[in-house]
Amino acid sequence: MINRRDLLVASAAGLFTSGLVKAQTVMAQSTDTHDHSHHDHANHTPEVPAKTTAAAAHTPIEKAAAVDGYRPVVTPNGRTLGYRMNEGVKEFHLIAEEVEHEFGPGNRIKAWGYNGSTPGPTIEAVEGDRVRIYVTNKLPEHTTVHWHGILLPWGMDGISGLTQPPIKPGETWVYEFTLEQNGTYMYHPHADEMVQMAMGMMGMFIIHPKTPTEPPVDRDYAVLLHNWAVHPGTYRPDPSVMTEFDLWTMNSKVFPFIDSLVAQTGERVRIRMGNLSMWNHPMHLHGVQFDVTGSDGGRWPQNQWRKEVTEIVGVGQTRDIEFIAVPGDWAFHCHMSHHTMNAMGHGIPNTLGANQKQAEAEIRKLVPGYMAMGEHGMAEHQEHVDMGHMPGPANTLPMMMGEGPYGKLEMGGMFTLVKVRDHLHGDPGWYSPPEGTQAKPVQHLPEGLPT
Ligand SMILES: [Cu+2]
Repeated sequence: MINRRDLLVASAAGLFTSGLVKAQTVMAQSTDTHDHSHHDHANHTPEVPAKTTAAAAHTPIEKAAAVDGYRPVVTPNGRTLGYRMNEGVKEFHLIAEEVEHEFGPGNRIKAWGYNGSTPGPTIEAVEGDRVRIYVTNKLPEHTTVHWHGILLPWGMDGISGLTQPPIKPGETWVYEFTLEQNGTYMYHPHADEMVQMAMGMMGMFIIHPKTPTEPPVDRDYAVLLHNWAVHPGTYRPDPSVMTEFDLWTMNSKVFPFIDSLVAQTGERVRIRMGNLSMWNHPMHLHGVQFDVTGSDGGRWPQNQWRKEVTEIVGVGQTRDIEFIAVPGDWAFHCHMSHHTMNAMGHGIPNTLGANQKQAEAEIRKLVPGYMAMGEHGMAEHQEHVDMGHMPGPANTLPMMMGEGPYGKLEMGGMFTLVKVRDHLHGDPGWYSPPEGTQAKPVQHLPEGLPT
C-alpha cells in the first residue's frame, strides 16, 4: 500500500513510521462510494428524503407465513434454499461456485459461495425429515460440505480425507440423512477449509422442532457472522490473514447495507446467530433484555433461558436470542468496536492527547484531507470522505458509513438496526420518539449538582 506519495509524506513530516503512513492510505477512501450509498441502494424508496440515506431505506422484510406447522426463518440479505419432495425425502441442490459479491455499493469482490451467493442459501427443514442434498462442485478445486452440529451417520459428515474423498471439480455428490434434532446449525466445506471459508463458503441450516414449542415466535431471523481480509483496492479475499481482517459482516454485508430487522410492537422476535468467522463476536442489542433461548442444542428449556443484553457468539457456535419487540430504531451490533468499522489501518501510533495541529497541517500539504484521530471524531472524517476530499483506493468502502436522522452514525461492519413500530406499513423510515422521551440540550445547568 505504500506508494511514492506516502514515502514523500513520511520523509517530509519526518515524524511518522511507515505504519502510520500505511494506515492513513487505507483510511483515505474513494469518493466514488459516496454517490452509490446515497442514491443507488436497491431498496431505496422515494418517501425517504434524500438526506436520510441508506440505513433508513430498507423495504421492510415481510413476515413469513407459517407453513407445515412452523414459521420459516428469514435470512436478511439472503434467501432460503428451495427443495422438492421425492417419495418422502426433501431433496436439495447446493452448487459450490465462484460468485460476484457486493458488501455494499462500491465494494465488489470475487468470492466463493453456494448457488450464487455468500453466504449460501439457508437450508430449512423439520425434525424427523429425511433430507437428500446434492452437492455440485463448480470451484477450481476440490471441496466437501460438512453439516456443522447435525447428528448423522459418520460417512455423511463431509470431512475430506476422513469420511470421504474430496468432491473434485465438476463432480456431484449426494448426502442423505434423517434430521434427529432441532436447532440452529450451519454448513461449510471441510476441505481446504482455511481458503474456502475465507472466500465466503458457508450457510445456515435451520431445523424446526417436530412439535412446536411454546411460546411461538412471530419473527425468526438468521444471521451468519463472518470476517474478510479484502485489502483496500483488491478484489479477492486474502485467506492467509489470521487476525487483521478488513471487513466484518452479517450475511456477508456491512452496515448500512445489512437489512434492518423489522417487527411490530409486542411481537416475539428470535434472532439466530451463527459464527464461522475467526473471531468471537459479543453481539449487543439495545432496548431490551433478551433471553438467550437456544443454540445448536435446540431451543433450551425455559428454565435455562437467561437475560442478557450482550451474548458472545463464539467461533463455530450458534446462539438464539428472543425478545418482545419495543418501539424504536434499536442498534444491534458486535461490541468489538473494530468490528463495526470497515477497512482501516492498524499499527497506528497512538497520538490521542497530543496536540497534533502542526503535524496535521504539515501532512495536509502533501495529503489533502489528512486528519489526525481523536480530534474530530469519526463523523468529520466521514464528511470529508463524502465530500470527496479524501480520495483513496478503488473498490473500498469508507471505514464507517451510514447516516441517521441526526447525522453520521460513525459505524460500519457488523451493525444493523432492529426497527420496531406499533404498525408496520411499507418502509418504517426513522423512528419518531414520543414527546418528552428524547435527550436534548440544556440552556442553563441547574446549580448545586454534585460532581
Ligand atoms: Cu465482532
